[in-house]
Amino acid sequence: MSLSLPSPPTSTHQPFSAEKRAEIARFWEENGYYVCENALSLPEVEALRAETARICAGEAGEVRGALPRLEGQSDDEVLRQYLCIHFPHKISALMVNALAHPAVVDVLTSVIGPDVKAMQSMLFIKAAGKPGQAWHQDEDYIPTRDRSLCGAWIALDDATTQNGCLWIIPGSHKPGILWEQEWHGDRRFDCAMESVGFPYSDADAIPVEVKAGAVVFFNGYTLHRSLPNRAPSGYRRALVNHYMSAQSFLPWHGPREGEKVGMAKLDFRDIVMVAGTDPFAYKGIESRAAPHVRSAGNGGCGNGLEYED
Ligand SMILES: O=C(O)CCC(=O)C(=O)O
Repeated sequence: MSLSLPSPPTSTHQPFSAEKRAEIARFWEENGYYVCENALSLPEVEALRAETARICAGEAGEVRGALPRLEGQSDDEVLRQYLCIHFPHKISALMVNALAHPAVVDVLTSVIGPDVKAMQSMLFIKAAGKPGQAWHQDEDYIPTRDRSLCGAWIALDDATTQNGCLWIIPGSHKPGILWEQEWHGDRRFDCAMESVGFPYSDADAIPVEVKAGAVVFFNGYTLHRSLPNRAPSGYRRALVNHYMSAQSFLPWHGPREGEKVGMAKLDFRDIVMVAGTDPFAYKGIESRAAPHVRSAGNGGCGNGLEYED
């Protein structure tokens, strides 16, 4: 990782008052999401956009599945190839910095508690024509033991219904059930499975249209999806970081080969603390995740999953 880059623009975030924090917590409890407008300034957004191009061009470090920049290839041509890069924070100091953005941390500590750790980042580029993600709950993919998972979706472009903004079903976190998942076979969506059998319909969903610099927070049990980017050109970039309470273990991956550990002790320790203290600091930090390209499904999904057309 190169650490010789210019330091990121300073955040202009003013810490929230106790009243504001209580209001955020109440809204979160009721709705399972929260939108923080103007969390990042334009210079901060622009720095993240520039870093997105650097990461996609392979200039920040190795990204599994990414193609090297061809001679004469523009940033736009590079960016248009990708739907999403997972774990950009593993190769970018700026992305690490964004994990602990003061406005993001202010909301996280209002809804999760004082001790918060990050374990995942995803950098959606979602150029025009790229698919969305079918209905899902993030705890299906990142299972916390205490149900404290929270996504922070940082808009790097204005997100609209046309370019594939998030859709959320407010209050859908409340049953605390992880619904069954099925393969959708639908070209509007990428290769991830679709949650089914829940007692809501598409009519219960709201589009979360936000300006660049806003952050959409959503609970790990909240049903959400996004539709394809149907704009004629451009991107719908978003940096999505995931967090949970540092007081809980994260049984995300099985034991390493040859490692003997009981189910109760499984704990993914490739984390970044963003607030408070880590009660399990004595276990140390490990490096397990590596940046890679997420499949947009154009060449098929593999694993026997086929689109219906
Ligand atoms: O940004 C998107 O289009 C989808 C993001 C999403 O569903 C997620 O981060 O869980």
